[in-house]
Amino acid sequence: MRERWEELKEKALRELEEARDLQEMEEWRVTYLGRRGALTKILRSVGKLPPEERPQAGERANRVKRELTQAWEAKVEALKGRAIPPEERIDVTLPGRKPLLGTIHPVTRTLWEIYDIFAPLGFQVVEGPEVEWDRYNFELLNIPKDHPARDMFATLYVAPPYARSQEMMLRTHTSPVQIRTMERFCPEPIRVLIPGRCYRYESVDATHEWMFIQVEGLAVGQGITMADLKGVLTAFARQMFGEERKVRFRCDYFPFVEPGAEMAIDCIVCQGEGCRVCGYTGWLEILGAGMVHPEVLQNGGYDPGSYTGFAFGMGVERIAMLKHGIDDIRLFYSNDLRFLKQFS
Ligand code: FA5
Repeated sequence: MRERWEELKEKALRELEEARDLQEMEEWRVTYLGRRGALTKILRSVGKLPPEERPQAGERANRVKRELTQAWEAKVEALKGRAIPPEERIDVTLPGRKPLLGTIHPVTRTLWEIYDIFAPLGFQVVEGPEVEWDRYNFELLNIPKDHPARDMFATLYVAPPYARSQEMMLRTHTSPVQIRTMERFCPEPIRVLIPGRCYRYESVDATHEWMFIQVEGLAVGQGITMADLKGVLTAFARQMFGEERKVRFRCDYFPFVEPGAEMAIDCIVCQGEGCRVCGYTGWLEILGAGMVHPEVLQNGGYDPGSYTGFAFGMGVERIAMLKHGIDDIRLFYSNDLRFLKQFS
């Protein structure tokens, strides 16, 4: 008799464990604890036992019934707590929602391409601050306060209440980092690329933004000549825009280089024939460059008697526009996904 109780209890608990919802719990209750359930039947049979066995058997039967009832109640509570209202139920058969993946911005992509071209030539990337002192943005680059070259850079000044003078500004180009890099590396030779945001107080149009990205190049060492500048920049232009590209260097003026030059490539749209994109000249200007001015070398700590160097600066948006045939710079910063998705 005793074994029967234990067996029944074990079996009942095992099945209770397997019940997954309230419906199955009810079926279990009817099977074991119901009026015609297994337990009730055995309880009834206690009466048929010899009188001396009845008290003990009755007590055991009641204990098992209590235990099973408690186990059932506990599980019903647990299942109720987990019950999810129909409107919150998840339909696992529905197709999943695709996460919206971002892509690399075309300007960043172009910048990375530029790094990839210059890295094998030994150029490492360094950065500098976007909020800059007049000293670095202008003075140490050979542009003193009253110099007309300041007109080339429509400047956004940062004037905190305590600074009456216009000493601090949003940098107008990445060239100030030339000085910062020379101060840091002197007297070691330098080969660096300097990317970063620049700001100018300009009216925005298809080719001008008030915020844009430049990448500057600077090489300083002994025996560096204009031939190195031309060789490096020609290699860059051909890797970026195609091996068949022609390049043109013409004199240009920047106070921090001497001699100064602008570099152009033959128009990638009309192959130099003349079209709307190149203004019917056959050429597209892509950057400003030159040999680092002796004053500037000195300002950076290098002796211009034994060191020379070259520098260049280009607008990354303009390079990306030429490369991908984009006719309006504003597209880069208007957050239009239809435009940006084309570069994924
Ligand atoms: C400079 O800023 C010089 N610092 C470049 C330089 C460096 C010359 C080292 C010599 C040696 P410039 O003002 O021309 O030069 O600007 C360089 C490039 O930045 C331009 O060719 C153009 O591609 C880009 N740029 C200038 N202004 C804007 C603008 N408002 N919007 C978008 N791109 C611009």
